[in-house]
Amino acid sequence: MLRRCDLDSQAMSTIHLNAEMKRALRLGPGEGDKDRGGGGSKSDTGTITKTKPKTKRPSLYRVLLLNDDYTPMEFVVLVLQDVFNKTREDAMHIMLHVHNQGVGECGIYPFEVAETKVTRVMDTARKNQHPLQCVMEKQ
Ligand code: TYC
Repeated sequence: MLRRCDLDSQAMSTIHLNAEMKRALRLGPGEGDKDRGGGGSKSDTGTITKTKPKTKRPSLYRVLLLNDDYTPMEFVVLVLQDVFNKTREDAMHIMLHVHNQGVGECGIYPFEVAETKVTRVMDTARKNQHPLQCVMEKQ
């Protein structure tokens, strides 16, 4: 069903309206007529531009932490708080999940956000000489 609120926007396509369609849209006789000075025509048909949002949702990526035997638990918790904006409580929960299960999710993000977070984790782990590994996978 075509509603008035469907008619705003940017990407344009053209549809032709007859009197019945205009009534359904609550348009006046001239409204929706392109280049006709608003006067309407005998057959009361016209043209209206309808806009369809041409947006695509970005693909999402899961960012995962991997367990190892050497990275201190406190370091992992601080990384989760700092890079993934987790509360201390959530960070502890995720760290313990990774410690026990071998892998755990830190968050789900568009590609470039996920990539930046992986890089931040890997850089801070390397600088502190911990073997902590962080990866991303398409959801
Ligand atoms: N297994 C580590 C230890 O016992 C802790 C740890 C947790 C390391 C999560 C990495 O992603 C990780 N010190």
